[in-house]
Amino acid sequence: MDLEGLKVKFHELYEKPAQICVRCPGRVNLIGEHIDYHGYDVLPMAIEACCIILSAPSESNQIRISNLDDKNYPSTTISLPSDWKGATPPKWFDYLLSGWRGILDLLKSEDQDQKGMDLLVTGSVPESSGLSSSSSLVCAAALTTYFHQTGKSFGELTKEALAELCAKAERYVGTMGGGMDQASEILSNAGQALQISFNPLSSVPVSLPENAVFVVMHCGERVNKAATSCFNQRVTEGKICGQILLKHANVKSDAVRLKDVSAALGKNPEECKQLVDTVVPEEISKEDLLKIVDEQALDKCLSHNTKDMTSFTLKRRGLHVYGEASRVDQFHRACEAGDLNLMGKLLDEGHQSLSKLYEASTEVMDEMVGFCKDQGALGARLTGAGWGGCAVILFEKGKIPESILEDKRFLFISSPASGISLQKI
Ligand code: ADP
Ligand code: NG1
Ligand code: MG
Repeated sequence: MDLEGLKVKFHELYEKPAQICVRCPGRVNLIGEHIDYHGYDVLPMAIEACCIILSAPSESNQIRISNLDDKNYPSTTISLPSDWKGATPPKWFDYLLSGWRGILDLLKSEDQDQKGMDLLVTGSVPESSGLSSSSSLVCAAALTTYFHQTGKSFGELTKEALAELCAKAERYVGTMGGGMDQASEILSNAGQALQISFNPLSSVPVSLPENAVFVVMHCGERVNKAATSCFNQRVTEGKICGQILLKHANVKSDAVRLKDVSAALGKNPEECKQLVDTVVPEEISKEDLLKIVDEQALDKCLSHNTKDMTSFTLKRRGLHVYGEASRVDQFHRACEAGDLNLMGKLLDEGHQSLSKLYEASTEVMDEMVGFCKDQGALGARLTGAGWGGCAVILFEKGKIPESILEDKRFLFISSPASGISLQKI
């Protein structure tokens, strides 16, 4: 539905006009998978598919939330003041409340400061498919809330500050993500991908070669990352790997993310990868793990849905993270050199690593990636967290075969889109 249609729908629902429209894109990650939460750079682009929120202030002490697709996403009303500070597993509107709470945290708002709002939400990012529909909701809700709480579009809030607070805020739904999605969806400019660095957050634009075409296909499977524990398990296992490396080197450090561990050890990712290969066990029971690292070190690695794990897969997780971290810079350089063959090779290596070492793929996904390669793709890999969802596939311009374009799994050809925007209407 176009903006005019949404304005009419908003009026029908709330018997008043909408005041602002916030639009936030999804993203496709080109390379750098499952390493943002270890502090390593990633290289995504924003996509055209997006979440749109129309809103207006409300005199009632309520946040009323409706979705254009009210069959799948029923309406809800939150009475204010609300002490909402998270929900696991989340309902669809909890992603919005994460963004809302993130802004209240930023503004240090007291209960009496919570402002009523009426919202109409619609989204075109395929959900639970690795294109980060979740963060498009969180970020759009955060900017909407900022406007209604302060009366300003951005005010003193920089885009980097908004992205950092949204990354933190999305953890209210229970995933221990690293911040790639929110940064990509907020900081992107049309026409360029971004290499994003964390702690502190910064980004540099990446021009993609003119003759490179990125296709996005959906394997048909989906998983909600906040309703399952697979995502957080990987985060936990990687962090445990780091604690073992520190212990082995007898280095006392607060480091938890693998990039910080590598800094504490004074080693680059390639050297860390070799160390993981020699000192980290393949699998270990909790009991045996506690003979290597102490309870306090283990606690730093756990979350609400991994605290009861009794065994851990370790070596392969560490090998993936350090290997993938090296691929991001190589991919950036290959983009600058216009070396499509090398870009494709890095995508392929990334997929193998995600599938074999990180165990974040599925048979159906591996089959689709193999099919794309058979059809002449230069490279193909799952994108986003995985366990189904989408793959990003590189072709040379003019060389995408009909078999891909006509495949029922074909979604779109992706050109870098612009990040979040707020428009008064
Ligand atoms: P993704 O890879 O798309 O980010 P997540 O598992 O992180 O997948 O989040 C998906 C969840 O986001 C859905 O289960 C749903 O609750 C919410 N969501 C996504 N798109 C929409 C939408 N258009 N309307 C309402 N909720 C949505
Ligand atoms: P998805 O599931 O694709 O939205 C998640 C994390 C990212 C990143 C990727 C894997 C959140 C909000 N998103 O993205 O931070 O870790 O997986 O690279 O947690
Ligand atoms: Mg998500």
